[in-house]
Amino acid sequence: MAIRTEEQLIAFVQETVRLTPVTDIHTHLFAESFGDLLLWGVDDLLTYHYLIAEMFRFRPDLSYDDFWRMSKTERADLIWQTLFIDHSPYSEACRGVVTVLNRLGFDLSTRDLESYRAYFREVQASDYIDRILELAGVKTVVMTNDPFDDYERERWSGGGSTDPRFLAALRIDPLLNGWDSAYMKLQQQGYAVTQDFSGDTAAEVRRFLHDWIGRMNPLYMAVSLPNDFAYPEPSLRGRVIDECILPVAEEAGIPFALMIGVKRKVNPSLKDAGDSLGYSDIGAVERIVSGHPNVKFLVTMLSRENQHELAVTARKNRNLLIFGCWWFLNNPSLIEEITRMRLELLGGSVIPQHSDCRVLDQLLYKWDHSRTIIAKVLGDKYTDLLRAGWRLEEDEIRRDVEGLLGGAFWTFLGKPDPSAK
Ligand code: REL
Ligand code: ZN
Repeated sequence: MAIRTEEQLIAFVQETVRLTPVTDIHTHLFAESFGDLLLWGVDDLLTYHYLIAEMFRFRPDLSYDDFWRMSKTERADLIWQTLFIDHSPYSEACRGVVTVLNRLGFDLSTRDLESYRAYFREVQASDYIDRILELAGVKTVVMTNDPFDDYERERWSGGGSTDPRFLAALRIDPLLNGWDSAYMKLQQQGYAVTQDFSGDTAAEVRRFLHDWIGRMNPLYMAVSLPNDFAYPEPSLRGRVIDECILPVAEEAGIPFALMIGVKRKVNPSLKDAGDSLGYSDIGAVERIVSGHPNVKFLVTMLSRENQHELAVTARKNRNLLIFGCWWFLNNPSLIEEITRMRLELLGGSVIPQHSDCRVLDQLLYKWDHSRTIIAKVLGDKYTDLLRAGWRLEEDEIRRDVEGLLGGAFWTFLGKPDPSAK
């Protein structure tokens, strides 16, 4: 059916973005079979590392050690009191908790954390997973799977994920960012590697990657990289990329995902909350992507200042798909600015957002908040088209939105969306 008026257009875009199920291409969530690796519930929500960093800003009197000695419940109590009772929770991470509690139907007027906890004591993980995915409109979740983590490796020996809604991504940070300890872990797993990367090391790393690709069936291999990431580089990281990851990505036909711009542990006392960001050299992305046209690259960058040049780089290289407003960019003002710029430069050949959820419940707020902005930006773009005389059909808008919320990802992978009817 044709769209006739701007009012009809805006209402249709909002409704379509709200109802179109999402493929969430990067999260830290796990299927139920991974047991307690999956975080969920109000105490995990409140102890999300984004909120820990925010709480400490209001509590100069509290020592880091005292905080880390507390139980999870005590930490959650403290964060609730500091960020939700003593102050208004309008930062994006705090507002997220409010959105979640509201969407779960809790009475926010009581501000009674104990009564919210009572619900979570009763509910079963499998029912809760169903409820959250349904409420969030998320059909597929891509996990972050670490073969260097002993605990997670055991879960893979037990079969990994049997839930088709949770798909794997092979995360290989230690190979690229910590070879001096990674090589020992590889040795423990039976690979004949050496610390100085001599002999069969490169072949053995490739064998390791192929083995894990066979075990996990990952959609891509992923790494986070520091802001001073350089390519090419006469370093161990450079060799691992050139001699191991790129050839395996090409042979296995899966993308290499680079998440660039992290400064890890600028404040180690904050643990996961102690990472920061820095501006990166887009030249490194240009060179790796254009030098390997037969490898697919998924790239996101953490610094706001890299976003425009990253989008332009994608225009030049069809083997590059840019994704998400990552971490410190996942704030409404920045999501709007970045999404608008990307759609203007790349049309629908982009993944505007991923959730990066660490706690299942966060799917509710990350996608609610992002959907509102994506709909707003798209509404503006279609309005401009309508005013320019372009006739729009509802089916075309549906097609476009499906692309942005997951279709473009599956097309890029060259795989059918497993949840498509
Ligand atoms: O995947 C990553 O490296 C990052 O997204 C995480 O390390 C980070 O802590 C995450 O919670 C950000 O959203
Ligand atoms: Zn992440």
